[in-house]
Amino acid sequence: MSKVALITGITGQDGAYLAEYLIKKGYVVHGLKRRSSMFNTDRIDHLYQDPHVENRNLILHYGDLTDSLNLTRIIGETQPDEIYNLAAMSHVKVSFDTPEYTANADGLGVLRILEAVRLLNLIPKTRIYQASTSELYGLVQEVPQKETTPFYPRSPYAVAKLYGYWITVNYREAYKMHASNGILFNHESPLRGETFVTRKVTRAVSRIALGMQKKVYMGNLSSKRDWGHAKDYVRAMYAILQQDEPSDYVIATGITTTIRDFLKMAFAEIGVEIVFKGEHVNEVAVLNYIDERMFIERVGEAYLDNFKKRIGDEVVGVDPQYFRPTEVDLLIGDATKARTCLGWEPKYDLAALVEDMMLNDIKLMKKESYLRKGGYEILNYFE
Ligand code: NAP
Ligand code: F7E
Repeated sequence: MSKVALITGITGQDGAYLAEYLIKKGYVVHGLKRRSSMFNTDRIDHLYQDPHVENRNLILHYGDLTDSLNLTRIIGETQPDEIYNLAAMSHVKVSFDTPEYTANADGLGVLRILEAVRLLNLIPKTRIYQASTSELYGLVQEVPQKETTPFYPRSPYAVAKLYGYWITVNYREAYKMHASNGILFNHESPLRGETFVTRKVTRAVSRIALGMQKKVYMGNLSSKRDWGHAKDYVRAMYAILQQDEPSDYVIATGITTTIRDFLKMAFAEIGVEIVFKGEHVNEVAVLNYIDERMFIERVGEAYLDNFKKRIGDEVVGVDPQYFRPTEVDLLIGDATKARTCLGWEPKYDLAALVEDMMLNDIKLMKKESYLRKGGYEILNYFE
């Protein structure tokens, strides 16, 4: 008998990687998908199976974390061995614009799942993973942050996730549920949403290299994040639910980097050096040097002459609209517990992550530019 998993947020970055990982392990995966006016299944299309296929290992259900009745029905019908609650309004800046909705989905949504499992008498069968976050540490009280570091959330998103964290702990203690929190630090990938900072940067650098965009406007360049690869982090989610005892784990790389340095690394991937000048809202980055051999290898010879004309141009600026009312300045995690108890180790370091994202976005942006211009010279660069 295959194990059964239910993933909420299956159309998101982590949901897609986790679904693939569990299917490879022989699971039948049920995914909760909210209705949208388009398919919105791009990240899992390679896993999708037509409803007429027998013995499917991926089955999607329409649902929403704000709808208790529908969550209870789906959990009752699917009788999952494991629930991974990954669905959330996950953008910190947007949570300041939609605080009530964020509280409902990211906070109360967790309660709805726990309560459904309890009311359906599934406590002995169903293990629950809650997608908690390093944003809980917010205005950090300790460096680096570990499981015992006090929380100090700094956004409606983080406050909603704080409720999700504690209600998971409370149901574990009150009802002996196998319910665990993964306190995951930022994790990125080629599947990362386009408005998170790393993907915004890798897309913009690719478009600048291809002549599709002149400049990118950023928010706070000085904040520091502990970035890992989402592929490594979904392995940790699975490992957490395989433990005999439920518990909470920090998942992080232990290395922190500024947004400014991430930009430098992304440009370096195409053989380009940028130099930052000025301060705060007047800070800019200028194209300083091109390693032509590397640019040709990564981007293509056809784009070099035009790009060379841009030496000395500003390619990064600051726009205060991207600042947050309250910022999280520094995150760096200590994942000793996960390394020791789960045997978890990340395979990707930041350089490998940036390379993966840049190679993917250069390819993707070339395709986009070809579709828009229909140019033959660009066609030559399709692999
Ligand atoms: P993501 O790419 O933004 O995916 C979020 C998923 O949740 C999407 O499938 C989205 O559906 C779905 N969703 C949003 N609101 C929903 C609702 N009301 N009902 C049902 N589904 C809903 O996020 P991610 O990066 O994969 O992160 C996964 C989880 O981990 C999230 O809970 C996030 O808060 C948390 N987390 C992420 C990180 C990170 O660095 N990535 C770190 C710590 C914790 P649509 O596709 O329809 O939008
Ligand atoms: O911002 C700064 C911004 O939006 C990172 C979510 O997955 O990880 C994510 O939350 C930093 C912040 O991620 C821009 O101010 C500068 O300091 O990529 P982000 P996040 O807010 O850390 C946590 C762990 C989660 O749980 C969340 O779900 O980058 N920054 N300039 C910018 N950020 C964005 N988005 N855009 C900018 O232009």
